Amino acid sequence: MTFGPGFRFGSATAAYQIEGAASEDGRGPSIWDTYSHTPGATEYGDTGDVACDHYHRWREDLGHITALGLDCYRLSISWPRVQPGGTGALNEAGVAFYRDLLDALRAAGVEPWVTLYHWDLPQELEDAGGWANRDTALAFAEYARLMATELGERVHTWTTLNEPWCSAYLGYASGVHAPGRTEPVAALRAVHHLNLAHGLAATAIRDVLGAQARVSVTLNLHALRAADPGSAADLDAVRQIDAVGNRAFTGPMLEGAYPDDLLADTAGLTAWDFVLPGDLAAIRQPLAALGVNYYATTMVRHAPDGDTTSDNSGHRESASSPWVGADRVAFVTEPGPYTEMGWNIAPEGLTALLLDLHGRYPGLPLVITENGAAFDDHVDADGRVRDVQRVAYVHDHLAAVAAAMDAGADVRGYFLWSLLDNFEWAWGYSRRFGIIRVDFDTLERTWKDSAHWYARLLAGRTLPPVSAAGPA
Ligand code: IFM
Repeated sequence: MTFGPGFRFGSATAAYQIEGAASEDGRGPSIWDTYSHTPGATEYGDTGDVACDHYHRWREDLGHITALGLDCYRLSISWPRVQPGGTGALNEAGVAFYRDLLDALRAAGVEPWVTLYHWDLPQELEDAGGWANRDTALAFAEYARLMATELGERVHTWTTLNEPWCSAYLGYASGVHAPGRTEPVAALRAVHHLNLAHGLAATAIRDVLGAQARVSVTLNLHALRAADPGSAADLDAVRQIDAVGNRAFTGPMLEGAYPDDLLADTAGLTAWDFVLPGDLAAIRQPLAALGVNYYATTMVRHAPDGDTTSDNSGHRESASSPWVGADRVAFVTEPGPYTEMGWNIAPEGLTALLLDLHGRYPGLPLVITENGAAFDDHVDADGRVRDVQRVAYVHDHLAAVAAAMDAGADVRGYFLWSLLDNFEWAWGYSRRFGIIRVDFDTLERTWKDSAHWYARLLAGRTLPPVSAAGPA
């Protein structure tokens, strides 16, 4: 299985998950600093204070990126590092950090793909209402304009938001992510203000850099399945979750409207009067590519007795419901195998998702901006991490991407999540997604077998067998 020279292979990270240096060189606090320091919020009370210390070790990490042979590297900018309160003057030391990193990536022949928002909202903006407040969208557009001005041509592709579903619903409805609020209406307001932030930021970037600037957004679209595909009630459960989880974003961003069924399902909560005239036109902007993050599928069923307790409540994300407006919908445990997150391994779901998107939005290039897996890695006596399960996961998902491309989907690239073991949000450091192991005591980096395998893939552009994992 061979990938053409135009297909881009990369790896992805996010600022709060790897940088550390949380209060250095003028960085302001973000909602994740506050949340992770709240007792009981994260596993073992872990925080991103130090994380992988990438802020100080980025040159070493760049060495790994180039040794792997990555075509591109996806990073995010910490908004509070470059603009500590989210408005007002820039913090020059913070901007210089990203300028240096981007220059070094380009000098090494690696395309930088930059995400402007990967969940670390400046705390000052949250204190003023956060994403439930329209002003946050306006502040984000200004931040985007400033970044385009400061970093400009250094960036290959600008991604406005990473997974706004998580920001809105995990942050404001179920409260398992920062800022930890459990206010359903605020979550829907956040959905709209994130959509608006995306559209305004895209326009701001193009105002500075010209219409040819490559702008994208990354969505974690839910690959939904009905427990009983022959049941109309189960199919309606799929429709509801698709509306609130997927089409709440693709509707305005790609079609210029919120879906009628979403508005109807949530009518008891809000009249959506926070959508102001002109907003929908502002949100729908041309995209160079749609970023797709994919890990697992999601199975739902109708819950006739109203008992919507999820069968898969074993993992944190479904501990309390982020599914605002959904009525009598329960989540069903998918068949295994599972990763360490408890997520089912289903590469065929990725093929189906890509083909569905291609069918609905022909002409829109797709890029896998995240795919990968957490497993309980062990360092063997000889120092090797034989993470064969991760290699198999990536192998099978790349085969699934190739299958979608063979069937006509226009997929341009793949970013493996993640370059390094890192701070996995509410799970702290207990879940390892990296192809490079980080010892969180010494901060030493060690290539896992998956890193050797990925380097082999990049060198040959042909999918190596899973058995070819490990050092040469
Ligand atoms: O670590 C996260 C990332 O920040 C966003 N997408 C999912 C990953 C794994 O949970």
